[in-house]
Amino acid sequence: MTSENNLPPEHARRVEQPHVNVAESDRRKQLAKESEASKRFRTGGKGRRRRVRRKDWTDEAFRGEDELDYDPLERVMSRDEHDRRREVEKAVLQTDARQREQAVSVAKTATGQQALVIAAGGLRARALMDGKEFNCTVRGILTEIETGFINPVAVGDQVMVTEDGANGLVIEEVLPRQTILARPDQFLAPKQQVIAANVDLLLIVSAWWNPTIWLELIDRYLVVAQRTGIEPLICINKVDLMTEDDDYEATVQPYYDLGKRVLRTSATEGVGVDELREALRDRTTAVVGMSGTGKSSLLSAVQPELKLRTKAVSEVNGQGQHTTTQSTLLKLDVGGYVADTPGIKEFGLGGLTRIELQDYFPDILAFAPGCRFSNCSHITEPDCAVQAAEEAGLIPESRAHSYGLIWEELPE
Ligand SMILES: Nc1nc2c(ncn2[C@@H]2O[C@H](COP(=O)(O)OP(=O)(O)OP(=O)(O)O)[C@@H](O)[C@H]2O)c(=O)[nH]1
Ligand SMILES: [Mg+2]
Ligand SMILES: [Zn+2]
Repeated sequence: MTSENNLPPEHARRVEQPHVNVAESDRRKQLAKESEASKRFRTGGKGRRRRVRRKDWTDEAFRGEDELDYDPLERVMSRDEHDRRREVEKAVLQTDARQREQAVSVAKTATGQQALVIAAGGLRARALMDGKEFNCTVRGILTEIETGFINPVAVGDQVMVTEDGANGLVIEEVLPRQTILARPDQFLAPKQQVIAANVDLLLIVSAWWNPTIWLELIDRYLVVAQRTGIEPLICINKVDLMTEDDDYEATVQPYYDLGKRVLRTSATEGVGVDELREALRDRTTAVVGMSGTGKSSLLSAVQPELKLRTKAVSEVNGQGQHTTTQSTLLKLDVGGYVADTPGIKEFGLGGLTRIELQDYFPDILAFAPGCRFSNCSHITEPDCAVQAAEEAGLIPESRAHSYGLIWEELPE
């Protein structure tokens, strides 16, 4: 929280004040204008662009693949279709453990041995049993059980495996999942694809520069973390590229205020690597963040031989898959696992509605009781305590901005 004596964070001063009490159409125009204005380059200390926090500002070279990918059909769907999708999406993303269990568990008919899935693609998987890796197939019946997910088995799954003479090792059952990291399927939405199961740490990697830090993406992943019940850990990498006039502390202050952990790392210089290794110890971590931020480099710094293992394990993947989003679970020497999740760009916001969004922005929600309307969206309404707080510098502008951008994209 910014006190009167403190200047607002440096990054916050770079954007114009928000707009209060303007009609929605004006507000939209204003947002569009801001977005245009934000595309302008700003030259930094060493001739680089200024640090920016909008996806519009992100270096083009790193865009495309990792742009948050919202279903373009979403906007032209009928309300019924919207509702149907939302219901399905909600059902599979229930944070309530019991409902989740019902959604994913299958009848416990199998005996056999328990194993951990470390790679999965279609009906093939690689699993760890008693410290050894085995190739398995997935019992076909598992694909027929309606779970709302297209893949019956994902990395991180605890499964029961039996030995079947002709087929070798066969996964007969998926044990109830504690957490689910999923994304809408590109072709089969509203069905979702499980990216990883039973993850308990979400490592959100952002570069400080190159590509420039993108706070909106961090804020989106924080929403995902809260929705899935997975603890977030923010990692700002490439800090070796910081210039003297870059204000790191001010930029990450909103996350400290939210009680989030933030690591400051440089994979190339070895900064913060020991701390990161400790943070990963005995956890099952999914690493997320846009391409080029240094996720692989960080994992290699934590454990140099990981890269080789990644390659070896990934051979089991991608067979006859229509999607490239496959991940592998890598074992850490310090204990625990990391899920390398290449290509993840959109996940975790499925089924979220506009009015619910503020539940995932505690710094915004705190002011909501003061709003005139109980269903205030804090975007255009009059007498909005949130907008007033934002004007008064009591809500970090980057957070309010992210809220507005995500809100715009969510269904009503
Ligand atoms: N200066 C600097 N460069 C870094 C750092 N970490 C990674 N890089 C470089 O950034 C580039 C991308 O790093 P990767 O580790 O491949 O990034 P990634 O996040 O795994 O990217 P994807 O696999 O495409 O998602 C490489 O050229 C790295 O050498 C760092 O801390 N400082
Ligand atoms: Mg990588
Ligand atoms: Zn309000």
